[in-house]
Amino acid sequence: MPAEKPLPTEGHCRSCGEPGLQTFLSLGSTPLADALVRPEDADAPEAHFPLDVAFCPNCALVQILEEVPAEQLFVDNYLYFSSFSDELLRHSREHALGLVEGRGLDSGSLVVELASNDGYLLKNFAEQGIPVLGVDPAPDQAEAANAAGIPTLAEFFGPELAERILDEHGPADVIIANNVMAHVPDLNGFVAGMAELVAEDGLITVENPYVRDLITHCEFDTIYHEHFCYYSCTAVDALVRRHGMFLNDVEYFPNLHGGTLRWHIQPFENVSERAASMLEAERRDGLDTFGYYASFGERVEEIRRELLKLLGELRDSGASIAAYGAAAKGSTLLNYMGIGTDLLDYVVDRNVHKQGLLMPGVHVPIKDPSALLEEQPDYVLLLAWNFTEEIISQQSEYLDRGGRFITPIPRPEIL
Ligand code: DWN
Repeated sequence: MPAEKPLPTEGHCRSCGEPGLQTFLSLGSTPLADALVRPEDADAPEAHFPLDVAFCPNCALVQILEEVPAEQLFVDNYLYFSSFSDELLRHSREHALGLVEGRGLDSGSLVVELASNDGYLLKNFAEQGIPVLGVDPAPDQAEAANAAGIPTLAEFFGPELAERILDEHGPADVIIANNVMAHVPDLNGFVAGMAELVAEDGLITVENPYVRDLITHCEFDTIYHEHFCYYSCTAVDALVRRHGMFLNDVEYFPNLHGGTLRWHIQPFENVSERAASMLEAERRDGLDTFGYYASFGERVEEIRRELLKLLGELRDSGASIAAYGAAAKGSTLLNYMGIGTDLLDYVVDRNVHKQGLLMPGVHVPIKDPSALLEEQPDYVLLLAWNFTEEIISQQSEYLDRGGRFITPIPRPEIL
């Protein structure tokens, strides 16, 4: 339901703690986006939670109001493995090699990664003899990392664990936190832990999708219960200054996860021109005001109408439709739009841990991507639209045979 004007909301801001959050979007009550369902459990009840998004007028942080226990989100059968995307692996390797050179890292350094998953990024440091330590509460991912020789603690990060790491390993020259600072219920505890662990001359790099791209490209499906927060530079700047740190630089990756920022945070102030101009641009464009977000809900509704119309017409014409990417964002999109096996025959995904399971809520079955050539559906809906290029480059044979891809955002379109 779109919000024409701020809807006063219960609850306090996850960052500054102030009341007065202003809701601007409700995606209804949805299942957990990564809680894929075993076929034998298809008739069992699935936990659903409200998915409402609000803006904090005090520190500009965009956030969801519901708080699902982190153990339920990231420990109980969490299936996301970072190594199933070549693009992400390339991006991560470039980041690591850049840090090794730029920071002069060597065997006397320490690199700590928070949400290190299966060791996909830290391995780039370890192969150069640079001491690393991973932290990730997801047991299977932590086990995979340890098995690959990347020492990893299967724990949630916060001040207590920071203290233990500091005692056992000393301060971190580099802390990397990619796609995790949006995922932590205790945001201030997480940042306080990083402030405690980072060396006095150290660097913290935090990567998360950029809320400006979420709004500009209508990436509403990137909203799900794992993502507690959606960041602007303004909100990150306020957050880290509260912990005695400074947003000293910002890098922008327009094609990663629909638009990602890499914030460079340090325990001393040395703000780059690039960071200052990003902050100024946000003030100029109003990202620190409710008005910037107020009409977002109406645009989401429009996409819903257009996509259901397009898929319905294709289905009514006798076309077969599948989907690509059993992604968390795909779960939000399918459940918010009510798209199930009435419109989609199946979803394909390279992640072997997801194959054979059902999408949360709508229970569309998940298969290996080879099904696209075996069954040659007329259309494939790109649920993992953030990897469109990588996916299309793999599926040239499907396209050569006349198959067509559909992207759902920023507007539903047959490619
Ligand atoms: O923050 C998060 C983002 C960064 O990644 C996590 N909370 C969870 C996850 O969200 P997601 O599941 O929407 O992310 P992806 O990486 O966009 O999901 C892509 C899906 O597509 C994965 O299941 C892997 C799969 N895939 C594939 O089957 N073939 C991906 C590529 C690139 C491919 O070629």
